Amino acid sequence: MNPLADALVQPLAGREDAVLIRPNGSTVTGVELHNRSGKIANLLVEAGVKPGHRVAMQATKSIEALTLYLASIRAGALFLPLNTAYTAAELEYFLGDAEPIVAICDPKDQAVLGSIAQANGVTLFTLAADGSGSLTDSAAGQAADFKNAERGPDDLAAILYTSGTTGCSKGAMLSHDNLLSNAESLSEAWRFTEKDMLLHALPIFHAHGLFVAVNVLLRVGGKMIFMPRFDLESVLARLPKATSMMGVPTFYTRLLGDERFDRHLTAHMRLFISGSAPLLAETHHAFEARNGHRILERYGMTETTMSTSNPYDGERRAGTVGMPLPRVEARIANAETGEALPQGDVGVLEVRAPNVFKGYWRMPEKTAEEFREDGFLITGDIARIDEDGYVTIVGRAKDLVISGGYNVYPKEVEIEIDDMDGVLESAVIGGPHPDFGEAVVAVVVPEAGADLDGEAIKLSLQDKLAKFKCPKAVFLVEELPRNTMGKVQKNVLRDDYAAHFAPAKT
Ligand code: MCA
Ligand code: AMP
Repeated sequence: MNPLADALVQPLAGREDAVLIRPNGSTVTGVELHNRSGKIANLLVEAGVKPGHRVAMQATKSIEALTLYLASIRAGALFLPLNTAYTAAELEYFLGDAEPIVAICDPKDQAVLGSIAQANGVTLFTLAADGSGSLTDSAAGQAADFKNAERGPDDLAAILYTSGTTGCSKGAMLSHDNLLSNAESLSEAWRFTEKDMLLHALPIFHAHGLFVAVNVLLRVGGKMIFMPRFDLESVLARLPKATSMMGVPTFYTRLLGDERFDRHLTAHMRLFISGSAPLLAETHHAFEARNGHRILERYGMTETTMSTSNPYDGERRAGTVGMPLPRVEARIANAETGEALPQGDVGVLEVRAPNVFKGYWRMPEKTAEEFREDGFLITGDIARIDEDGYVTIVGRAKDLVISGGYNVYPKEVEIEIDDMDGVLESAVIGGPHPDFGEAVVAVVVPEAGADLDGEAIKLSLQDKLAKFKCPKAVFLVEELPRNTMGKVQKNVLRDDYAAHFAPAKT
């Protein structure tokens, strides 16, 4: 038994049809995908990977990168995908913390990663965007037959790093049952079948692109047009072949920004799904006015995968994230005391479900802080549940910016800025952004007499932090607003600097 491999990979062995379609039209059949995953799984075992070991990947999205995920599951390993934007400094932490046996990187990063890998005793393979590299070369000589490692529902299948309000990254541990139960709920809730062709333009190093999109489509035996990234022209060109699409709100505002995106282009589409960041009600309405489709918004987090969804058949209510999925219990509580609040009140959203993760890698105290005694996870999102059961996310108790679907914890950016010469202190906030929904904005107080420059601050952050975390604007001020307790008033800063970017377009 190996729950994820049995459900997602084994059925591929009997599929002669094209399962994955590249933008250039070339395809990979189920049998091919199955065999390739077997070869890579054999290679991982030969490299010393045993059940429970970690396999880390920082590689450009490709079918081969996806195959590595399947191989890792078959070998009983914990797949550890890493954002391609992470810098060497960030990677050093992840590899040191997760201690993978094997890591895979782009050939262009081999020099940098090579020394980090060596220092951590990691075997390094390369994988380029076109699928070439030492991973593919070494796997070519391996047998395609592979006996899946024995795994149980509670065994871990993946670790995904998420940051936190203290600026310290934590590895969220997800089990076979966490991932499979969610793929089952979602494919049923969203009526995915083998007839579906998903336009897949999300990255596969996060829960959205990997566990929501890929797992659901593999589970139902569907197909995916596998795009390297969200490129407007390619998406418009490929949409006529798709039945469904999953995206972050930026995908939908970018599509709406192009007048070729009309009723004609989407007439055959069955479903557009949005998540990872709030979809403005205006975007939902503008989308419907343009092409008659009501985007289905859902809500989740890395630690839980998906928890709520608007209904497929019932009313998809703009501005809400729908109702708890089957087997998900959701409640609203007082953020400080944990006391459950009456229906309709605003408070912190808490969830308990089979899809809720097993904790943070080697951080039992941090894990305990996130749970109530009765097993509910404190999401850190502020929400309300209306009399019909629809959940509306109204804010965040956690100090977090979500930019184009990527999470940025201000603390992480503030630590880097505060460390710079001539900086007394800084505060990082999210400002509304027309393309990314929110953008990172830094407000910096120079030391007396220091000659600081906002552009230089932006530049010097680039080799420390992934690009999406780097501020899109830096303001220099004499002091930060504080309350009587001495705490920086970020709401005041948001009011002062929110209007910096052009208004959101819908
Ligand atoms: C790229 N840049 C960004 C972002 N993406 N800056 C801020 N926020 C971003 N999200 C930087 C680039 O490095 C570049 O910097 C500049 O902004 C312009 O990039 P552009 O070419 O416009 O960006 P892009 O390559 O087209 O990417 C935008 C994107 C992408 C398509 C929206 O960010 C994306 O695919 N986001 C999806 C994220 C996602 O999958 N999240 C799911 C997390 P420069 O100009 O300096 O070079 S999972 C999750 O949240 C939970 C589980 C859930 O509920 O799903
Ligand atoms: P991540 O850590 O990347 O998994 O991000 C999880 C967070 O994204 C959640 O805690 C929410 O704050 C946010 N999120 C995800 N989906 C939605 C949504 N549909 N609306 C509002 N916020 C969302």
